[in-house]
Amino acid sequence: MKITHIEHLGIAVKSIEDALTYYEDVLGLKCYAIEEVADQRVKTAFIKVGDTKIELLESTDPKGPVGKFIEKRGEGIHHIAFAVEDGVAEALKEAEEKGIRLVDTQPRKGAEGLNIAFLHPKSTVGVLTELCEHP
Ligand code: CMX
Repeated sequence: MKITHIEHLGIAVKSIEDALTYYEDVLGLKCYAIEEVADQRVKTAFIKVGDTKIELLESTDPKGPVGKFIEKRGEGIHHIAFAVEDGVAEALKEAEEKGIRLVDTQPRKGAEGLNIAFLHPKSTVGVLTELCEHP
C-alpha cells in the first residue's frame, strides 16, 4: 500500500471538555470541530497540528470501543491513522493477503466523511491502526 502521511492520532479521553483545557490553554492548539460518530459510540474533537491532526475520543457508551479501552488501559493514545493513496479497499485487501487481522473487512464512513477501516492491534505490533482516504 502507499501511505502518504499520518492523517491523525486518536487519543482516548474521559472528557473532551477537560482535555481541551490542556490542548488549548497549555499547548495553544485550537479545536476546530466536534462531531459525534454514533455507530462508533464516540464524540470526537479535532485539532490541527501542522499537516496532521489529533482526534480526541470521548466515549458515549462504556461498552463501546473507546469506553472499553479507557476502562482497561486508561486515557492515552488509542490509534494511529494513515492516509493511503491507493484507496482503503485496496489497502485492506493487501493487508489481509499479508496475514493481518482486519477489524473492518470493508471501508466505512468515519469522522469528517473519510472512508476508513481498522486493522486489529493484535496483528499490528500493539497499535490499533486506521487506514483512511478522502472520498
Ligand atoms: N490499542 C491497542 N490495543 C488494544 C486497543 C487499542 N486501541 N483496543 C483494545 N486493545 C487490546 C486490548 O487491550 C486487549 O488485549 P489483551 O487481550 O492483551 O488484554 C485486546 O485488544 C482485546 O480488547 P477488548 O477490550 O476485548 O476489545 P475488543 O476485542 O472488543 O475490541 C477492537 C478491540 C480493536 C476490535 C475494537 O476496539 C475496535 O473495533 N476498534 C476499532 C473501532 C474504534 O476504535 N472506534 C473508535 C474510534 C472511531 C473513530 O476514530 O472515528
